[in-house]
Amino acid sequence: MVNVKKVWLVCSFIGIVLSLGDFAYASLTDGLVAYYPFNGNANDESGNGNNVEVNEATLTSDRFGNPDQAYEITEYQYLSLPYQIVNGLYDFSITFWIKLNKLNSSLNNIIGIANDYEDNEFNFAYLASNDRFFMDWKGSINHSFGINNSVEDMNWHFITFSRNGTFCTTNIDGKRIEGDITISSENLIAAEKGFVLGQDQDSVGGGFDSSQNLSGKIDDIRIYNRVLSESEIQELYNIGNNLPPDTHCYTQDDLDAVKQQCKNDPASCGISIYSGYTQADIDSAKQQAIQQCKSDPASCGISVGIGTEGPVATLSESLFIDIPLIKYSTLLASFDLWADFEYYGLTPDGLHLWKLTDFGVIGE
Ligand SMILES: [Ca+2]
Ligand SMILES: [Ca+2]
Ligand SMILES: [Ca+2]
Repeated sequence: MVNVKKVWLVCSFIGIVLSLGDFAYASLTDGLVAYYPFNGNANDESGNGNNVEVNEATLTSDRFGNPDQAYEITEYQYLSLPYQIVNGLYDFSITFWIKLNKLNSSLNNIIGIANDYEDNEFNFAYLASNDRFFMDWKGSINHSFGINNSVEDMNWHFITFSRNGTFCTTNIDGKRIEGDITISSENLIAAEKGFVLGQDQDSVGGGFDSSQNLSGKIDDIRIYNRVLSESEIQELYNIGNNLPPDTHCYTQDDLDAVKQQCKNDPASCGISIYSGYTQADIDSAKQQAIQQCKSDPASCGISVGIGTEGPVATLSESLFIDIPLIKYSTLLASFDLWADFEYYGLTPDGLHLWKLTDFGVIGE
């Protein structure tokens, strides 16, 4: 049987997620070995005293337009970080915001770590010719992450690189890039002066090539001596966008939990049941409703906004998912939907964009 429901899903959902959020927020300082917000200087604000040595790079405006709140790197400029931060690390995560100014013919190297016997101990770069992020590990250069050219729009993007044992992953704007890389089970080795941002080293602390440098802006760098979870990455992305602390409630895991809860116990989602139609009527209408909504999301009240692939639902900032009911004139019946969303960030006018990736009827 069917029901009348609209926003109950959201009401249950908020309670669940706020508690998750508090937990996740507290852990973001765990394992944080260096943090560079670049508030007019290159100091480490993690409390570990790992200040950056600036080599010709200049303070510049950040992604909000605030002056002297990020660093710009061009030609042979670079940032030199204390090598002890990464020397001997096994698992680690590095997050930062970046804005490319130009696509170099060779590559845009972002992170470079070298030691006395290997100048490409670890590199992390963007390779415009292949539309890929790219990494070197222990001198092996045949690693590249799945195709992703989002950084070529020359806007700010939030990038995360994580080494988790023998697996390496990259996220952009909180979303995982396809194509994990498998590496050897060895610790990272950095020599003194061998940890730089903005250049590829061909000798420790030098051997730079102006077709392999960063050519862009970098900000809010965080280095962890552990692997960040997907939800922590999403949370750092939200914080970096000045989103409300609880905005991260719309992670996929959270939505899955609510969806499951509604399926297990529809009453907990406020679903009420009434009679009046045969089961055959209901089944038929459900199928029509699903088909109609999938082929034409606007017909079931989902507003479509800017999107790179598929429909995008525009939701308010008040943590409110409003999927209007599907209505059938022949039956005058309505159905409850669950929905999966993927977060796409802010529009220029401040709307949060979510892509509707899947949906179904609650209880099925
Ligand atoms: Ca900053
Ligand atoms: Ca080189
Ligand atoms: Ca090199």
